Amino acid sequence: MAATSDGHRRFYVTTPIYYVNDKPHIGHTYTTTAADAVARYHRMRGDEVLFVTGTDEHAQKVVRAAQAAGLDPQAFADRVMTSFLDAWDRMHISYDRFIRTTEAEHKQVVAEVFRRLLESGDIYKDHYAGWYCVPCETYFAEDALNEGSLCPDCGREVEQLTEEAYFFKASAYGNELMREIEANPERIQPDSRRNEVLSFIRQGLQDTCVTRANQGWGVPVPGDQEHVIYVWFDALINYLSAAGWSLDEEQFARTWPPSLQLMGKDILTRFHGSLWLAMLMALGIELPQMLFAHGWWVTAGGEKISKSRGNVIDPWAEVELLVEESGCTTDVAVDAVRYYMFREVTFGLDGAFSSDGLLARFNADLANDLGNLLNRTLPLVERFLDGTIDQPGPGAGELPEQIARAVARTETSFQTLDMRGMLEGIWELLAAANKFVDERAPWDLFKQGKKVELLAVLYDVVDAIRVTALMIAPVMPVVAEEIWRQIGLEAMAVPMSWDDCQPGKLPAGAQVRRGRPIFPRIDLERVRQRAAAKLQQEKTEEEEAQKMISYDDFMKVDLRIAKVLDADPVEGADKLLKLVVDAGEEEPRQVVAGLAQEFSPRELIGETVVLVANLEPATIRGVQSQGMILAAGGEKPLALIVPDRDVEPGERVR
Ligand code: ME8
Repeated sequence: MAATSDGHRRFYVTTPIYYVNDKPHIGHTYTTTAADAVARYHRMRGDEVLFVTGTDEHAQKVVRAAQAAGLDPQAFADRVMTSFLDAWDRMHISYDRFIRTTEAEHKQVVAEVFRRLLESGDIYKDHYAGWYCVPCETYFAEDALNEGSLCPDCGREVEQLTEEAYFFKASAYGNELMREIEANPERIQPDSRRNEVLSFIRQGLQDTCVTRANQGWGVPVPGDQEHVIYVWFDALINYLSAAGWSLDEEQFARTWPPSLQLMGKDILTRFHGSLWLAMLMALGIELPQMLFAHGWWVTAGGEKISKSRGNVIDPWAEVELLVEESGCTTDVAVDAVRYYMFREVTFGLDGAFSSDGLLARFNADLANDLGNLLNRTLPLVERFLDGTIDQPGPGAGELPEQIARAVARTETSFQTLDMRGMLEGIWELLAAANKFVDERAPWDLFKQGKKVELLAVLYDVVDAIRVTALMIAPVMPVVAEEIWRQIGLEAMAVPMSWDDCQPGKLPAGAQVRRGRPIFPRIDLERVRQRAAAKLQQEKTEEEEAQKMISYDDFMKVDLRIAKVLDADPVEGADKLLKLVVDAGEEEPRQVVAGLAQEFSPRELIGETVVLVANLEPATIRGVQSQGMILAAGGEKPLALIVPDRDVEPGERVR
């Protein structure tokens, strides 16, 4: 953390900036929520925080998606970025700066970086011939490709490109970078990821192509409008722009270097851990204090969750599920999803996201451990002490020690980003507090007239609840505030400050106010029954669909060979293509097919396919469709059905 001459501690935390190609999924939400929790923690400690997130808008895939949506790229980016703003707002993300790479100031900074590196000889002009994966926006060496010229990251076909281009001399910085990382292990965390970065650099950093032919989208190379700056080079510079580099030197000096840069493991080795750090070295700028790469959310089958694989988990759907099943408020459900992400999996490792797991944790950890402590303690204070702990008790047992332990663990966990360990520590305190209530039985103390002891016991429990609220606030800000309200500290205008994370600081006179339960229990049995019923219904529908038909019925289907003459996206529908096909008739016909996400129009033109020729015509998204193209695959088309040798259009298929 940058300590400055005025004695303030500053904390600059970043997330990657996300591609504006869709709304955020669970992976984006994970990185952003982690950054949010860290930012909130530092704000509570009184540090001056700059938390930056944003959108990466100059990707070629933005141009393609915009075309498919019938918009120009900027209008498309404007539209999609609002879905990020909206999602972050709903997920309680407290960013200080939302940066877009299409902002004029950022573009100015990118051009300035380029200009300086050109001047210093760190960028030079040459030719590039290579394999490029459009969805990943990345070039790959031939030997890195999967069999069949497929992208090693996403498995799609890559394209060969040869062009005049500018290169960044990353090769000049490999050795220095390696020494720097080895000397400062905290610069790249966790350790296993740092080792991956080091072995990548050890193989020799290659000079990186940092421009593309200018097709009207991107930051133009200063003085050479033929080229635009490569989207990754452009995007990484956002961290400098947000800190004011070359724009506001005073702000930059106060802010730089980043205390923590968070990201998923897929964008550490090639981009942040090598390219980004080498760029900074070339510019003579201090390196970030810590890059931390977290793991992936994977499906139960171990596959990474991502838009290009079509298996995304929408965090908002999970929030809605919780609201529906438990009846908690939407804000509480958001906090519960935040909690689940950090409690379920060690930050840094991969983990499987499951809605069942989320519901189970909601009941066990939130409704039972935390909710229960609150719901049983506050009525005791109301009944036995008229709702007020009017003077601090002396500390009646082991709880103060437990509190101090949980606080210490939380503080170290925020330094090492052991989010799971932190929550485990807090939950140990909750377990101890629940046990303490059982063992010290305030109801018996009341009956026995042991007033001093009763006050001391309840003081310690409410004090444990108070510190718990403070410690969970970075992860569950709304829940923390609600607990604060229920234990009467909001009404006393006591600020939620980390300095008060010590036992014995519950102020005298707090008036507890029991509210409705924050975490109403979920009837998991009912959830299971409904899931089973749904499964059964799907099975019945499938069986229904698979019922035998007669030979005559089948012969009613007129299947014909057809040749695709033309293909275009259907405006406003990202799954549909409008095909013009020759089915051996007088006139070609037009067919709407749901193939857009798996096939580009170019791939389809000239293809020989099978057409259901006697399907009733229909209008789909305002476009006339006369027939259907056959493809293998259930929910999404996996392969077209094509004849294995030349057949004339119009030939019958049976
Ligand atoms: O990479 N589990 O943007 P992006 C966990 N624009 N994290 C995941 C994930 C998953 N299944 N899927 C994605 C970009 N992520 C660039 C960044 S920064 C200068 C430019 C995380 O929209 C991923 O690891 O593809 C990364 O942190 C972020 O989402 C990538 O989002």
